[in-house]
Amino acid sequence: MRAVVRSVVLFVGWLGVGCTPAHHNTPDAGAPDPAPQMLVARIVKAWPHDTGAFTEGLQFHQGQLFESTGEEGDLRRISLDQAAPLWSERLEGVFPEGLASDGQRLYQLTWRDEKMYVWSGPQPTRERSLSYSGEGWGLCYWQGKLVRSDGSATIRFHDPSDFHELSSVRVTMYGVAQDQLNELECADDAVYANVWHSTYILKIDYATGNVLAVIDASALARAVKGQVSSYEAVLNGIALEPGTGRMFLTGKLWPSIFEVKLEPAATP
Ligand SMILES: [Ca+2]
Repeated sequence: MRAVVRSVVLFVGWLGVGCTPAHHNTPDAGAPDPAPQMLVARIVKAWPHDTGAFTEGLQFHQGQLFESTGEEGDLRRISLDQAAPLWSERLEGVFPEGLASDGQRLYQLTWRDEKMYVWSGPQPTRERSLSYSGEGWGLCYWQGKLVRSDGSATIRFHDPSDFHELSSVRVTMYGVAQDQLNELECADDAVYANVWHSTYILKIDYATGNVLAVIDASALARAVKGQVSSYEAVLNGIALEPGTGRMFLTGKLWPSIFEVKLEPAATP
């Protein structure tokens, strides 16, 4: 699944990180976006993570940390203290993806199954499923709406009650569309998005789609280098802890969840 190498691409010419430009990324008409802030994710602490977890969603919910895993995946409640899940429920016949919480319920996307599961209860049980069109990648909850990525440069806003699409916004940086947006995390002021197969996270303005900040998380990829063997073991998984604001990042099949602090990047 998702094993096909797709052109990943980013920030060419601005960051000089050696990625390949996507031919379809052409500047939009109109005024250029404001310059994004350049940040780095510095590791504060590494916590254990299940190397069998193909992380597609990481989300705090009612004081607990939950993870959605893809491939032959599940919903699981995890702990920072141990790699093995505290609880899990397998989802047969679908490829689980992004995970969001509205405080009462958990919402779990699937990749190409066009089905979103709604979970409730302290030991979550599947309350129902809702259908939608297109792919499901990342999911988070902000101001009464579910926010979805689908691998494109478009972020979509949905009504949680029936998951119909309310609106969408195109994500751009310097006027250039930024696709491959994967796992999401909704903060009050902006949405964070992992860029698939990269070591970057974008901080995106909800209203305009402008990239407000580019977060270099390559220190995390370096920290797990040699401990992961799959080409698909890429950075994916962002969770902000309510109350403390602590940020946790992980990757698919990674041995660690990292607590990180965002700091301004050094000027080259
Ligand atoms: Ca998340």
